[in-house]
Amino acid sequence: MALAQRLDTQPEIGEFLRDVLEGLSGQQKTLPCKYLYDETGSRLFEQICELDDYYLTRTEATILEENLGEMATCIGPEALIVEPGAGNCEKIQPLLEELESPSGYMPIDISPEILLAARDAIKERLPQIQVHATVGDFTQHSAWRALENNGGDKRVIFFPGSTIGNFNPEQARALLRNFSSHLEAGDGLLIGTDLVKDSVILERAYCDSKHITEAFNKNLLVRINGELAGDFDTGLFAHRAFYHPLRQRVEMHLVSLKDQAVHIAGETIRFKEGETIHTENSHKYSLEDFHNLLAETGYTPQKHWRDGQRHYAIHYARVS
Ligand code: AVJ
Repeated sequence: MALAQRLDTQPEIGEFLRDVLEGLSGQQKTLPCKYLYDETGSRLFEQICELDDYYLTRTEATILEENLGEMATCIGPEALIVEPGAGNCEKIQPLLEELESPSGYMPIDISPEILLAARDAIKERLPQIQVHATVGDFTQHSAWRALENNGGDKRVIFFPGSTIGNFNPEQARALLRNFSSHLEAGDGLLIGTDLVKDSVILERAYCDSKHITEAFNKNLLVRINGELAGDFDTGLFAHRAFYHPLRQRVEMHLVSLKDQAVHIAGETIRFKEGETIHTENSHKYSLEDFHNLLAETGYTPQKHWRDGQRHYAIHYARVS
């Protein structure tokens, strides 16, 4: 379909185009990481989660599995579990099984298809749990409206996957404050964070030997070509991921391998050899950093659990 026609029939293309042109017009070119997750990107991310090099997903699953009892004790009986960006709702299920008479589970996600499929799966596996699936963007106020008429139940927000790492410290502060603003004193937050560690381990996780992360990163260019009439030659860009110890984050970039011009929706974008598009940040926290962040945003850290190698942490904090 021609771009003009697509802009008429799919208004979200307009937003994508605006974000892309804006991101590529700055001194340091950037693209918002949320666009990594179209259907292909989400499938590639699932493959990343299975890689030996990408320790995050399996380490978090192990920590959850090994500490379900203690986590359930922290959460207590009759809690409503709210999961922003829940996706396929798989991570929560062992914990839902462990909890004492939970009052319900409220997954929030922008994808209605994924959410409704997940709701049906939970109804099958855990028929006693009331599922309140909510379609919406959890960074927007409207997605949380369903919580307002949820009576006096204790609420606990579940935010796994080191998703908080995608936000820079300022945005992370705003997000955690926003979460606590939807909760009351005594409610809780159960959140997973990747820990600061040896840069070789970190870089291997984001520059894996099977090149899946490379495909995941370059899929952004493929998307722009397909959806915005772009002409990126993905062979003329290289995937690069490195740990920046001062910023405490892994940065993902696409490096232009030569001086070149690319066209997107009729606009020309010029690249110098070696110039990069910054596509994602993945912030790493020490326990102390994260506890400070929690304390600054309305929580009292209560307990945390780590794996034996101390690669990853899950924290339980109470809203103060
Ligand atoms: C889904 C944001 C947690 O930052 O580790 C994985 C995304 N990017 N490999 C992460 C990602 C490259 C992932 N998060």
